Amino acid sequence: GNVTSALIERTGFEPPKCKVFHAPYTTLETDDTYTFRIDREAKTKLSGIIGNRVQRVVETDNPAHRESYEKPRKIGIVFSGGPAPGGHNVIAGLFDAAKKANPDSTIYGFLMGPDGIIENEAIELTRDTVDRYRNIGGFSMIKTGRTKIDTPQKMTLSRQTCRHLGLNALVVVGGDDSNTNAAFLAQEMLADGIQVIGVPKTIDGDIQVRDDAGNVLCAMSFGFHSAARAFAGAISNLCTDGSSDVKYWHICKVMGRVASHLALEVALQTHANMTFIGEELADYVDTARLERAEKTGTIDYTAYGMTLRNLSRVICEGIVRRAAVGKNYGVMVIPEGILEFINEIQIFIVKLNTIIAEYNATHDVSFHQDFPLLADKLEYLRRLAQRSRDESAFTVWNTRDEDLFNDIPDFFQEGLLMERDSHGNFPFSQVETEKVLMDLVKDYLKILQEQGHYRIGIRRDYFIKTLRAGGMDPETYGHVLFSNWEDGEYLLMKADIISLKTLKQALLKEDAMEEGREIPPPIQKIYKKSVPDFKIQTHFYGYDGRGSDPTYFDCLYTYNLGLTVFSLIANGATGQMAAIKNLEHALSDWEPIGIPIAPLMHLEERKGKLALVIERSIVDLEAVAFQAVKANRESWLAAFPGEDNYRHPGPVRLSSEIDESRPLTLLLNALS
Ligand code: FBP
Repeated sequence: GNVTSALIERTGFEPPKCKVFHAPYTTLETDDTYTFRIDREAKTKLSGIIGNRVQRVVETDNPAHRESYEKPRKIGIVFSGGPAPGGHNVIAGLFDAAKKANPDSTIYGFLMGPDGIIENEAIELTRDTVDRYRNIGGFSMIKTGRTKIDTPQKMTLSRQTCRHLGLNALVVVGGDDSNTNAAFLAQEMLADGIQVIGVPKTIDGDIQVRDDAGNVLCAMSFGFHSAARAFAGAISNLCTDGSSDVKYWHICKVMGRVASHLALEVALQTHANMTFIGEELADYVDTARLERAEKTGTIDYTAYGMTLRNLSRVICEGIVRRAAVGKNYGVMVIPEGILEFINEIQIFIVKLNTIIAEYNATHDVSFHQDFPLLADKLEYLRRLAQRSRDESAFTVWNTRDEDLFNDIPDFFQEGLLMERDSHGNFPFSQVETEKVLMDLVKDYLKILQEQGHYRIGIRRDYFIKTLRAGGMDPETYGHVLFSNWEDGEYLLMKADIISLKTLKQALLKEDAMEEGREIPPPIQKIYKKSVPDFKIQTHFYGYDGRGSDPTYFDCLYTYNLGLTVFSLIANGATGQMAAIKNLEHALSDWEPIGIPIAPLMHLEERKGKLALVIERSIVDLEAVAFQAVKANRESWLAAFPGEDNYRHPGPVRLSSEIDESRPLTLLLNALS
């Protein structure tokens, strides 16, 4: 059968609850310590919920609350966007709390994401169904989808569905976009008395909420820890494999559409040799360029932000340095959204977003339907550039863009022109980011190899063995080789790894070599071994992590989020997002709260247009987690003879203590 012991252990696990949920019922207390800067647009568009404040879920024994708390309810729940481990526990928590308050309450699950609301596709969730998915990853119970309820028509249909089912409340489990949706739905359904509650979900970890004073309200979305641990587990195994057969560089692209939180957590979990953080690249300033510009009294904007070419050189430097100590292998982590932070590429993305959005707004047929082939799309762009030249008008796409774009390989052009999702997001997962980068790396490595900079250092024991096997006395030979070298005498005997660059220079100094005398066969052999063969294996860690089973932390977090959702509903809240404060501390310190969604909204460019959305949080370069990665970079690169510094996070277990099993970024950033 398909029942495994892991499944039995998981479905039978009862996540411990926050203290407040042991009380028979709860109430809400407004917490005015938190302040938000309200966006003017949000004030107009979300007038009914803009005045919401942070609510703390607290115990009460006031019987006055009991009646409303325990009334029978109909609650609909929907998953929106990419799956994230723990979603099933949000449902389980909500289900348990609702049934405990009143066994006659009904929970409906909308199928296939927001489409289920629009099209009225829902199932009543039974205890049996809920029980089968407790502590199990993915969103398979009711599936998910990426549709956005973004037109008056879709809004009307959604409202009709909720009214038709007689819902008291709708719960939207989703990311920044979906919580944005939740706020609009809350506003729309105020008149119907239907409450809408959001739940912060996304493996990307980019929903983090602070108030204006920087107080943390939601430190992390659920699913982040599980996905990061799944990726880290697999990548740590690659570290072991790589340092065993010592012949590959493993290039690991790690999900995270925009922010590099997942890559950062993977770096802390595995100590992979090189990890790139998109946010840091955007922050990069080419000081040499700036100084040059300053001297000539000019301004050089290109000095700001890392270019793709620069980045490939930084990667090459790491590869070359490891090779010099005999390590022509390693593990590299690249965040999926890295291109978003490369200035030159970001400009293309924004320009193309605008072009596509403008086209769609002014034509009956969409850009991608009208131009299905890359050649057609390129031709359209060419015409735009042509127009900018002929009419010397200011246009989004000009001849300079055209030239730069033509320099990009076809597959990458195609990637940049790919269809955006319903939220206007660029489909980073579909673009072979790592290929773009590694092609540049390979080209540059070839040059470095020709120049003699990319050579594999040879271990001393191998060197000595080879000389001996060829009948040469290593000590004498070593002495001869290095006798001209200032402190190089006997260096050969002392060093663990001999840089072939050094060796070659030494050999060339030997008159015998320069006169064209034949290089002794043992040395030839050593030379041959020093010529690097740069071999890579590329991996993508993304969808697998979204489907992984939740960690102990995420099991507890999500189950308690489900309980929080019910408390918010039972106490009449709407337009709030369920959250838990103090996640970095022990469960006994966790504080369930409701965060008002509308005050979090601001205007942002999406799909080439300005839209009211919740801000995505990106990696804070000042915070401790990033600083820790930065401080350890050199030691994790391990460009020295001897062992690498890999860390093995081990398998995800349900039984682990919470203190050991929390995201390292969460723990470290709490120290910031
Ligand atoms: P959400 O923001 O919806 O949680 O999804 C995040 C994510 O997993 C990203 O990391 C990734 O870029 C994207 O989904 C992939 O989307 P799709 O499922 O459409 O391929």
